[in-house]
Amino acid sequence: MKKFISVLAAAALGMCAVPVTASADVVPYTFYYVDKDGNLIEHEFKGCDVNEDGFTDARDATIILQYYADLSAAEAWGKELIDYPYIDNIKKYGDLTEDGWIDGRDSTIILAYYAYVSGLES
Ligand SMILES: [Ca+2]
Repeated sequence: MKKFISVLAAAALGMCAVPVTASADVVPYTFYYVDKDGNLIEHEFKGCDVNEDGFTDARDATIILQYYADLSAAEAWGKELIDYPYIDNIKKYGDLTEDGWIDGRDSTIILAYYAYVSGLES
């Protein structure tokens, strides 16, 4: 029972990693979003392993969302983010919707992909 609870706690924290790498072995997954003009856009998910742990999972989604929050705060204060963790990978992989912004929409797509792949594993 204790082990079961630990697994649930790990899952709740997004620590259950799915064996999927950034761009090489991504499970085929198509996502959709509505652009600023109201058009429904179809995209093929290419992976987003920003922390380079070999998995595209909730940790990557969290990094993207934290980056968006920190960037927004920095801009509000007229500051720049300096030496931000994973910044090269965030800029390289983070704009999943290809709309020029790395934000909560991108993070949500990563979570949706992770949920989809996790469902395949169970
Ligand atoms: Ca990762």
